[in-house]
Amino acid sequence: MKTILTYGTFDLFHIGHLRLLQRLSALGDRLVVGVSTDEFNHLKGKKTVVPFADRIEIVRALACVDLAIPETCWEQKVDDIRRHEVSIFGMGNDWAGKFDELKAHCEVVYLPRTEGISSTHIRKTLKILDQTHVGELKQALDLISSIIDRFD
Ligand code: C2G
Repeated sequence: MKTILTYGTFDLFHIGHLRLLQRLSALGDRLVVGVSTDEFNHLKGKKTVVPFADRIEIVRALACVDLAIPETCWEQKVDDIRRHEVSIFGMGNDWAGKFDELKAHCEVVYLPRTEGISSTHIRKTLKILDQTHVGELKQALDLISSIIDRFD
């Protein structure tokens, strides 16, 4: 049994997350995914839109995921590798080299990220669309249509 282990926040779950989990799953027989809790993300200085309970439920529901566990701290990885008898630890290459110390316990791989999509980018786009901005847009549109009216 070849077990693969990875971790992530998986906020605003998107195709980049899915492709990474599918590619990691294809490296072995069983995929274990650590999903960062809201408290741990706070420690990481990361704000999420989707709460932990929903993010882990989404990850758990994926066909390529065999087990999803909470990620509560940076230090739990070695314990998780031992507990789940992990053969391969994998992350996207935005983490390249960051977990090499785990090579003492299992194989470590960094896979290419999916370009052009990120939760940060989605959050920025949503921010543009939030209510205050919609209000400004409405005002601008009213102004434009009043100008157009003058030409009628
Ligand atoms: N990812 C990807 N392609 C993207 C975006 C993300 O392949 N376009 C990968 C990342 O490289 C990562 C995984 O998806 O391996 C999850 O990404 P995040 O949710 O951003 O995870 P992060 O907050 O970086 O948490 O202990 C490690 C941390 O928990 C990692």
